[in-house]
Amino acid sequence: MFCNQCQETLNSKGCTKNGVCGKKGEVADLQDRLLYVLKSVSFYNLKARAAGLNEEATDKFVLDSFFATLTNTNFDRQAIESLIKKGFKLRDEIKAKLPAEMISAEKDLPAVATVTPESVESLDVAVHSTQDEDIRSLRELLTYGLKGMAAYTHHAYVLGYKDEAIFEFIEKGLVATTDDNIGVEALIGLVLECGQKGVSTLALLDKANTETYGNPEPTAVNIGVRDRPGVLISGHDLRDLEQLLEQTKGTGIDVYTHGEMLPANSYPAFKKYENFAGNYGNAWWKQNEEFEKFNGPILLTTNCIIPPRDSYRDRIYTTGVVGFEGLTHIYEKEDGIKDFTPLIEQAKKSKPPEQIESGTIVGGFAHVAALSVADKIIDAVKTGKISRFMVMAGCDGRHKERAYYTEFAKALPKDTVILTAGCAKYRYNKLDLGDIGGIPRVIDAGQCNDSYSLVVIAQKLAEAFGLKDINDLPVSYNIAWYEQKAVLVLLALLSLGIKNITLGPTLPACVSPNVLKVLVENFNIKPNTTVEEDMKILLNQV
Ligand code: SF4
Ligand code: SF3
Repeated sequence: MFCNQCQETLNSKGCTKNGVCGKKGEVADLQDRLLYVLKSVSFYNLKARAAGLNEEATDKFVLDSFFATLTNTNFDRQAIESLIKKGFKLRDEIKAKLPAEMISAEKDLPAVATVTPESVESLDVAVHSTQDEDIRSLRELLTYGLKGMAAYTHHAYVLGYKDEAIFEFIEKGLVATTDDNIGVEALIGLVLECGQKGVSTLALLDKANTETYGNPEPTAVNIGVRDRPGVLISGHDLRDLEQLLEQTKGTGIDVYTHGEMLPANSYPAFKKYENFAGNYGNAWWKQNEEFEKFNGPILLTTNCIIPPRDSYRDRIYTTGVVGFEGLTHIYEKEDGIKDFTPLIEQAKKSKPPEQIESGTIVGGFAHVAALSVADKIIDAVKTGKISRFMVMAGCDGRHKERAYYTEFAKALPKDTVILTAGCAKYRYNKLDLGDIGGIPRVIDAGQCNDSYSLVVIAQKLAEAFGLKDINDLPVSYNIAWYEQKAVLVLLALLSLGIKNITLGPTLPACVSPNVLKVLVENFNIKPNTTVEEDMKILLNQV
């Protein structure tokens, strides 16, 4: 195996035996093969699209399978094997439908078009096997951005929102990573286009979430516990939460969120459930300890799952694209419903959660809520009460170096406001940072995809201040990344022309020195260093 897709990759180079995340070498190799099969499917599906023969089931398959290869999503060997099998079958069906003139003679086809279930096992299909360092780097960066795009597109898709241009770009990007005629310049173009399409993807998901569940409202979220048994739900899939709340209503079972599901507490559609009890615990990497104490069943709807301890393994359920060998998986039925009865029945026999924290934290400042107090914010900036906004969005992770983000938040001057989204917030959202004239010093827009809200807020502020360039705002970016959704968010920020981003805790391992040079020359990206150094730089921008 070789995997370097996340920030915690071994020695900031690559995992080669088993993943730091717990992914087995065998599963990593299968995921590489699955990715290659998706490229083969995409090769033919782009032709099917051109001929008007594309079917939605293919889009769905590509999204779901691609998502399954994202960090901390699917560790299940059999599930990946079955996707590989399905992929080949689908590829052959698409191929069979195409008019003969659209398919070259077998000898003229590239390897990705002719790969078979037998040959894929012996071919070196890992994107990392590309020889040229810069081509490899760009192919990897594009692949990781596309993984994030597939994941977010999947989230929008389950709510009935789709965009053909995004599906097509994912396929085009996948195929491009196999094409030796696509050189450095063209790959840079594709990486930037991935960012542009990333903005459309985030906008689509924002529309899907807010049109379906309402605009998040500023909400004080309970982080303590009640005295009834509960079900804990983690990941990003709001539709799963909706079904779980519907099915648990009136049963005496409470529902708590974990990790990236926290922002769901601010949606009007969910707040109406009296058994929606609040948020339990922190970011994904603390799940071992926190799941143990929760006492009741836990549903993992998307990333991030980590290998469960025996002590609570029988209480973990996966659904959707998530998989882990030996855990119960809840499948969607024909009618689109997932039956959560096994969790509800187990919850009835469980003890209430053990209290690990108490009090409340405030969330729900997505763009509509934040902009409803725009006048107040603009006034605070004009009168000097707010000197600067610090965007600290992204992911949290288990490495102790991430204490940097807590220290950075603590060290920020009292007239600065943190804008956050994603699970990165858990490094500082329980600190008592106070407020500035009623504006909280941590404005939480929601999940990592709600970084889109932060962009909308920045754009509106730029308009209000009559600035043409978003970089002229008193806004600095200190972004934390871990997995590939964050890679897409980063590319989306770059595509909007946002410069001077500080990125940490380390730069992506796939970035070669020359690719880094391009990023520095065009966007002035820099890796984070120490709290003191970065503070000096970030507070003194423009
Ligand atoms: Fe290593 Fe990250 Fe890949 Fe897991 S996802 S194998 S930790 S690089
Ligand atoms: Fe967190 Fe996994 Fe990235 Fe959605 S839950 S931000 S790491």
